[in-house]
Amino acid sequence: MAEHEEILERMRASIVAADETEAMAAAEAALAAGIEPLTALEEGFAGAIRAQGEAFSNLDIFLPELVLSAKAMQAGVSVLEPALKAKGIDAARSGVVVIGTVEGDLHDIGKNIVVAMLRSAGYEVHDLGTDVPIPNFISVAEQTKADIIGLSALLSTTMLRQKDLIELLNLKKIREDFFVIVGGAPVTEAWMNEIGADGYGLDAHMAIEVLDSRTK
Ligand code: B1M
Repeated sequence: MAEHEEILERMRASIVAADETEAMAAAEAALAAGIEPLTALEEGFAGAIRAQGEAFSNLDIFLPELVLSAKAMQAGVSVLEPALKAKGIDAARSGVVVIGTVEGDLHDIGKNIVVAMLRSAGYEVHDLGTDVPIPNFISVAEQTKADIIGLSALLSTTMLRQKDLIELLNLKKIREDFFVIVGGAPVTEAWMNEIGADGYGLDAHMAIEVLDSRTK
């Protein structure tokens, strides 16, 4: 629909312009026009912030501009979040999740979306935030009797911490107690297999699917 595409384009433009007010207004317009919140998120904001990341890599923009675009994205996402959460709570799904962004990594936009969607899907979620040391994931998981540990990493350097978690669980001989799911832009299925994690989410939607279908 032409109106939908116009709104999605408005969302993308708000991220490039780093305009928080416009990002929130465009997100509200998307919801009012009946665009699925996940579609608005992925086709509106997420593509634009990734393109800003590319522009940053190519030195077309600088870090302060990327920071401001990220702030606009967070403002826009805050409008979409209640709608993401409201999407069909299914009582059959369950589990206790300890999740965070690993040590050395401050990226949390994607992790926060995963958290919102997990909560909406009926999971009890303990969000440890960003820059979380690996032992903390395990101690909180033990305290809360969690059955799932989720690690987000956006940097190719910090994704190594996901491997550290698996190794520490093995060392403590408690590997089988937890379903470990990993995610974040550089994380792939091949990486999941290489480090011996149980699941991987390309995006928030896939993360929920993987957890819903787990047998462990
Ligand atoms: Co940074 N950054 N950044 N950054 N940043 C990347 C990751 C980068 C690819 C950009 C680039 O150069 N092209 C690059 C990493 C290169 C690499 O390691 N290979 C990079 C860099 C280099 C850096 C700094 C080092 C820059 C500097 O200081 N020189 C610095 C590092 C700071 C640190 O963490 N120590 C830095 C800083 C920042 C900002 C603060 C400006 C900001 C973060 C703001 C914030 O998060 N509060 C930022 C941003 C915004 C990005 C990009 C542009 C966008 C990330 C994002 O929000 N995407 C990113 C480029 C990119 O990813 N292509 C980039 C949108 C979000 C919806 O998607 O986060 O992928 P995503 O989450 C998805 C999935 O990955 C998945 O589901 C989510 C929702 O669908 N998912 C999971 C995520 N976690 C999951 C966990 C799961 C399952 C699924 O289970 C547990």
